[in-house]
Amino acid sequence: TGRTDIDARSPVPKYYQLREILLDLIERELAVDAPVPSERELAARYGLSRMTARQAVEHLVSEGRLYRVQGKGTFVSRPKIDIPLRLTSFTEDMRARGMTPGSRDLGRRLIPATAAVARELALEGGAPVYAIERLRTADGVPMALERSHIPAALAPDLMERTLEGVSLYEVLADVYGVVLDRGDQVIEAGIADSGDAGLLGLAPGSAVLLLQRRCWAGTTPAEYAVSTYRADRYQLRASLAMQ
Ligand code: 16G
Repeated sequence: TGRTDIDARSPVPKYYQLREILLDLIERELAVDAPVPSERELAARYGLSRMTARQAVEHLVSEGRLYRVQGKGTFVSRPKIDIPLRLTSFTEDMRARGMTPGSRDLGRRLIPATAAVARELALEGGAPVYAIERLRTADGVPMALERSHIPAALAPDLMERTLEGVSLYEVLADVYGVVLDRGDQVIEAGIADSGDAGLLGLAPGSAVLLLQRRCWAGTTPAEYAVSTYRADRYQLRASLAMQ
């Protein structure tokens, strides 16, 4: 059973105790999008000042557990999608969570590799690469923007194939025999510009996760991708072991 009252003698700050009570309520009783009691109600119910109640609610809002709607109140957020950091495709990640993956083709071009892309893919500068831009959806909801670069030599007629609603990794493996088996990934915090925010259904300036991934098929560099994931919908999980 969860905590139901504030312990005035506890060394744990009162706002933090209230935060835990609210978390418990969110997990056990409140549905997604359900309203939480107002700060005034919380203060009265738990014998706290409005300031303390606000501090607890602020914390949960900044952690993404609650969201505010101007003039309406504070509500329970949808839990984030928890992605283990492995060399999986978006399609596999979503299916593993019981969601239907989708993909909208935002543009595909055959271009000479820029210096930066050539470096990431260990190509000669100017070597032909496909630049593929896709909006990824889960159950129809925009989740991520993926901008992949693939050496053209690996997948000769990729430009003629549709990637609408298709797994790029499946196409690489099934059509071209390019099976990715190794990669590295850099994760950074970012802010969505107005273009990306519009595509992702976010307010401009919203927080995003920027993931840069390089993958190899054996010893051949096969993909360099920069993905922009909605930070309000995603969390990334790594398992750790002593080295
Ligand atoms: C992942 C990869 C992306 C890759 C895509 C293939 C990250 C950050 N990105 O989302 O680089 O292109 O999977 O997914 O993990 P697909 O096979 O479903 O098209």
